[in-house]
Amino acid sequence: MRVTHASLHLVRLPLVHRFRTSSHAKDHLEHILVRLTDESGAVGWGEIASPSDPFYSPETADTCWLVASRYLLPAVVGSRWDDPAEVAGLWTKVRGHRFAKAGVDMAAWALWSQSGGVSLARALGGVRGSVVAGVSLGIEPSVDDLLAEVAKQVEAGYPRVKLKIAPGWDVEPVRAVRSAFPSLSLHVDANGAYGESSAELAALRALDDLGLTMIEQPFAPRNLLAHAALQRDISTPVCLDESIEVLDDLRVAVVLGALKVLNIKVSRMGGLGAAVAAHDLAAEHDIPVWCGGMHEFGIGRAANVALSSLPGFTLPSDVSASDKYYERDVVVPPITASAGVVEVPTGPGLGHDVDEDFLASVTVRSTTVSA
Ligand code: OSB
Ligand code: MG
Repeated sequence: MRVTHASLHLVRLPLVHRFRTSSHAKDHLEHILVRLTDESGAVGWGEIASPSDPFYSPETADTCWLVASRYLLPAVVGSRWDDPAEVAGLWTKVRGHRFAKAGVDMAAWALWSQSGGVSLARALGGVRGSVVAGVSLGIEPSVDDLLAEVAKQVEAGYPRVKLKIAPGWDVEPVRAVRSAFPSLSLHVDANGAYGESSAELAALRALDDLGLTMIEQPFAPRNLLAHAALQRDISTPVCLDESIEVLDDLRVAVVLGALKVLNIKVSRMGGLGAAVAAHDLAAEHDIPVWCGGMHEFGIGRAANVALSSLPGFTLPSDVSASDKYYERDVVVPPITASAGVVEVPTGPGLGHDVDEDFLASVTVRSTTVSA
């Protein structure tokens, strides 16, 4: 197929509930949607889910806009390819900038699967008809607020809850949630906020007694040695998120014993092809994986659902329904979950249409590249 047009759309959606992590708080999000058109007029959408600020990764929505408009779209427009796995080969000279690449790669997969009449899940090698969704809860103003938020999500049917933690907001709130919900599948995510002081290590060790399914990314992304040392010390599995950006990171982390579980994010790995490769490599090492989220709008969320249908995704993924974050999503129908289970669409492409009228009303700016 030949890509004839590409455009970027910076889209702003308000969040239904303020989300705070160890690094920042958010009331709305701005993601960049990528639209590719081929010579037959078929359309594929992707999502660049970079946060606006460089606190999760070095990328920002502004750097993504720059790199996508200046390097990635010009490489894709006019290109011919038979398989979306080839698209990443169009920009091999561009180092890093994986969030930006992921959105364009996703649009290519969506375009290809849509015009081939197959679901994105099937195109990626998915095998499951439905996937189990977990929710990710931010740091709340108080333990009571957190307990109320957990109760709300458990009532909504989500079978797994992940709690954001940071030094000073860890053992006490997590213990309170564990006492109130003794059999809930629970895990914590520090987004790299912990150092190796004895007090911070003691807090992480205390979490080992709370029956957590994993402790996600306690230390800084490059500090694989600290993760390996902690994993030797505790029986709760250590999960890596920010540390794993390329397959070689995973190879080294496995040799060091720095993880027992892998969070695969399409954005962090640089696209769906790279995410599938991470899934395959983890499977070779018997490492269970789940799909992490970046509060995606419906396009990225649909791609996450499709990816989560691959066989190695044996743990619940962060693919909660659109309404967990957004009152109105950019796709119709929105992503829905019933008793914490999301059906994997079987129709062509993403399996969701983009609501172009609504999209226009929430678009901050756009740019187009034509052949
Ligand atoms: O570490 O998983 C994370 C959101 C922004 C930055 C980092 C993370 C997250 C989430 C989002 O936890 C979870 C979701 O999309 O449901
Ligand atoms: Mg994480």
